[in-house]
Amino acid sequence: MRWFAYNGDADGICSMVQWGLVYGVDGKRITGVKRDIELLDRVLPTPGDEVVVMDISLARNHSMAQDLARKGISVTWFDHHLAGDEVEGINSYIDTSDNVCTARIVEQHIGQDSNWAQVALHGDGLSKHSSKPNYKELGELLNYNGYGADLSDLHFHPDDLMMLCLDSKTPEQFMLSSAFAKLKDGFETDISNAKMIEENDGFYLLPNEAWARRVVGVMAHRINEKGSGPHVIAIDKGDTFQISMRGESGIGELCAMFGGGGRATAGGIDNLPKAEITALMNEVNSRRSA
Ligand SMILES: [Mn+2]
Repeated sequence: MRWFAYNGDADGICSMVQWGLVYGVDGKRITGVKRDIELLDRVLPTPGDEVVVMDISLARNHSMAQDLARKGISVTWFDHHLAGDEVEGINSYIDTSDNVCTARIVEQHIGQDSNWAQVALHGDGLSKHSSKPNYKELGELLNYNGYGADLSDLHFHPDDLMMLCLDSKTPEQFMLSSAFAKLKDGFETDISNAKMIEENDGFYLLPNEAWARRVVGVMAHRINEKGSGPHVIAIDKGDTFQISMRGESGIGELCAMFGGGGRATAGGIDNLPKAEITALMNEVNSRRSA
C-alpha cells in the first residue's frame, strides 16, 4: 500500500493534485491543518508499503524518517523547508531555494509543467516567482483553508479539498465550483475582520478566534508584500503567543532561535511564552532596515 503524508496547505494540496493526475492518490492519505507537521506519527506502514511525503519538514520529522528507512520502507520526500541532517536510505527531493515551493519540486520530478505548481507558488507567498498571476486568488484561498488550530476551524478538510481539486483536473475548472465560492465568501468575511487590526509595538496582535486562526497566514503574506520586514503577527493564546513571521531571508532560522521553524521567507513559533516577545522583537528589529 502507498501512504501519503502531505501538508494541508495550498502547496501540499497542489503537490498531491499533480501526483494524483499522473499516478493516482489511492492509498492511505494523512494530512491536517497547516500547523500539523508531525503527520508522520500517523503513518504506520507494514513491510512492502511505500511512503510519499510532500511539503513537510524533514528536519522536524528526522527520527520518524530514519525509523521508516531502517525498517526498509521506501520513502520519497518532497519539500522545501529546512532539511536538517541527511537521512540515509530515503529518496529526498529537497530544495530550500527561496523561489521554490514543493509543488515546483514535484513538477520537476514528474517532468510535466503544471498550472497547479503555479497556484502553489501564490499559496506559499511566492507570487513574484509565478508566471501565472491569474492563479493568485486560488493559491491564496487554498492556503487560507489550511490555517486553523484544528480541523474544526477549517471550511474544508484538506483531503476533501485536495480531492475536489483533483476531480476538477484544472485550476480553471475548480474556480467554477461551489467549493471555490465557499472559500471566497469565508475569506472575504475573515479578511475584513483582519483589516481592522493595526500594528502595535512592531507587531500585529490577533484574538484567539476561529476567523483569526484561519486568516493569519494570508494576512501575513499581504503585509509582507508591503515591505521587506520581518513582519510579525501574533495570536494571543493566553500565556503564549502563536507567532507567524514573514520576510526576505533568514526567517526560519530566526523562528528556530525561539523554538519555532520554517523556511527562508516564512516561519512561525507555536507557543512563544509572552515574556519572550521583547527578545523576539529585538531580533526582528535588528533585521529591519531603518
Ligand atoms: Mn510549501
